[in-house]
Amino acid sequence: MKFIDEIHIKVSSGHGGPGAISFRRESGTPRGGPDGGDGGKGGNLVLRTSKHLNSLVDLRANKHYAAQDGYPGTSANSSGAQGQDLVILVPEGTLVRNLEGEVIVDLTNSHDFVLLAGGRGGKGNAFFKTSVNQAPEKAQPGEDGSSMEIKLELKLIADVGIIGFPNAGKSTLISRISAARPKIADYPFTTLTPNLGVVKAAEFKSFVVADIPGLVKGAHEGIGLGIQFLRHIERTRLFIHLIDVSGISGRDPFQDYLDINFELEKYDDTNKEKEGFFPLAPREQFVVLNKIDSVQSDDLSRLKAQFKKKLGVEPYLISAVSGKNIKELIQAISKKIFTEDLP
Ligand SMILES: Nc1nc2c(ncn2[C@@H]2O[C@H](COP(=O)(O)OP(=O)(O)OP(=O)(O)O)[C@@H](O)[C@H]2O)c(=O)[nH]1
Ligand SMILES: [Mg+2]
Repeated sequence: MKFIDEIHIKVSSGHGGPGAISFRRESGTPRGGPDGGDGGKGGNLVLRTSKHLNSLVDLRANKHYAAQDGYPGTSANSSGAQGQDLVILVPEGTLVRNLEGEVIVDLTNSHDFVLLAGGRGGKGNAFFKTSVNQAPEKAQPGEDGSSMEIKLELKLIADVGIIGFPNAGKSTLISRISAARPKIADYPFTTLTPNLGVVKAAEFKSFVVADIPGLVKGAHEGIGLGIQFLRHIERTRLFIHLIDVSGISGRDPFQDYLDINFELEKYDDTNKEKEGFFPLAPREQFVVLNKIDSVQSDDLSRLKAQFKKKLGVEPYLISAVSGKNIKELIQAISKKIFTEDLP
């Protein structure tokens, strides 16, 4: 199914139903009093998060979503029925903005959010009866509902984001540590949309990892798939920065590391003015050299030393394919997530 993480729609709440103008007509009561009932309230426009959705694709079906209008009041003091609420289901992590880009609500936890309340029903003429006006001929119209245009923007919710060049082995890693089964192949841009996987580090200790499409040098200028998918790791606590050291790419692994970080900075520059933005470049990274099964031990020692010298800490060395050192990596991440205070 197509993955959609941005959509622009119009939403409306229902108008209130009008009050009725009516007079009692019963045999034996020639001039009955006013008995026009009130109109019903218009339906609310409600946004509700659902754990079962991970894309905004379903909302492409319509451009305009409107709750039902309230029903008119009727005679015999009967109030009109309320209009039905319209409940729009969205994935957790959906940010709602107005057209000026201001955040109206960030739907990160499951709850209902009444975005637009329905209009009140109008009073029927029975309401306007007074000692001096026993037969009022007036009733109120219902109050109008309201409308607005909104932009929905999905930012997936995960604890850890995997970043790296295409082919670095991001999808291989997530498939090894979780039940996620994204496509894996030896060509770049195999992954076209984000994948989430739940990693069980210990009993009652799980965290969510996001595998996103690969980044390349110049991604911020639209090269490759661009930097648009970085929004899905904005809410993460830390990154696994995965680097291919097999040499197959022909690039220098340390330069890859610098290039990806440069793209993160560019992404931050582009988005820093946006309300609700969390910059990526300052986030903690676990620097992980992958495909160590395909490197000579001397070369690996040299790479390890190079990273250590420049970063001040040792990189993790793994093979996503053979599973080497993966358990240790998961334990280190889990320790970070579960024992250290959130920033
Ligand atoms: N030798 C070796 N190959 C690996 C390892 N991890 C991944 N690969 C291979 O590298 C290729 C790319 O792996 P993917 O997991 O698809 O890479 P990716 O980072 O998700 O790539 P994109 O989705 O294109 O960004 C595949 O052929 C994998 O089998 C590893 O530890 N050792
Ligand atoms: Mg992939």
